[in-house]
Amino acid sequence: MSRPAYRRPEYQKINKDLFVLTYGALVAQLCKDYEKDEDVNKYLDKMGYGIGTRLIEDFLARSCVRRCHSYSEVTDIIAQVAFKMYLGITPSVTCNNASRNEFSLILDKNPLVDFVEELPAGRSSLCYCNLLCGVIRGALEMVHLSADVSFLQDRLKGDKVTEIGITFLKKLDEKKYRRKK
Ligand code: MYR
Repeated sequence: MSRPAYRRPEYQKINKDLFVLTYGALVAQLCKDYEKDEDVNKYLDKMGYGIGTRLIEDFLARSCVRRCHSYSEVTDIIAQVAFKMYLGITPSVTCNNASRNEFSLILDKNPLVDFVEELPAGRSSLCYCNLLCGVIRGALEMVHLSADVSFLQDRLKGDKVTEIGITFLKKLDEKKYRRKK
């Protein structure tokens, strides 16, 4: 009897819709658990941070990206490699200041809100996808880059685009920089 072809990559894929619906259920549950939007936002960020601190190993191993030498390079890697790898989208990047430590990721599409038309009633300050900010913050911290990450605009709030702001807080410090190549 012939054995079925070995299709390991297929097994490794998680169904996108299931993931997106599970995320929606998580946010819905948090909205039940916490009265204030700020508390839900904080929880999502914290949870994302934990994910980011773990995800970075997988990301560095699978992407084989080299060490970056500027914040601009790091942001491009996040947009073009990490978002593509984990969410299947490539946000555009803008630099927002002359010191070149403030950037925005502009998301034309956001798979995490595929089934969401609007924010739940009475939840106008909810940052529905705040988990993503925590993931980015956590991942960056693991390569010794401290950053503030937050939603600056959100289509779910009626904005024209969805925009994640990344502000790098410290200068890249070669001595402390963990990665050798
Ligand atoms: C370096 O060590 O210089 C490279 C730094 C690369 C940082 C990559 C951060 C990945 C963030 C993952 C975000 C995933 C969001 C879906």
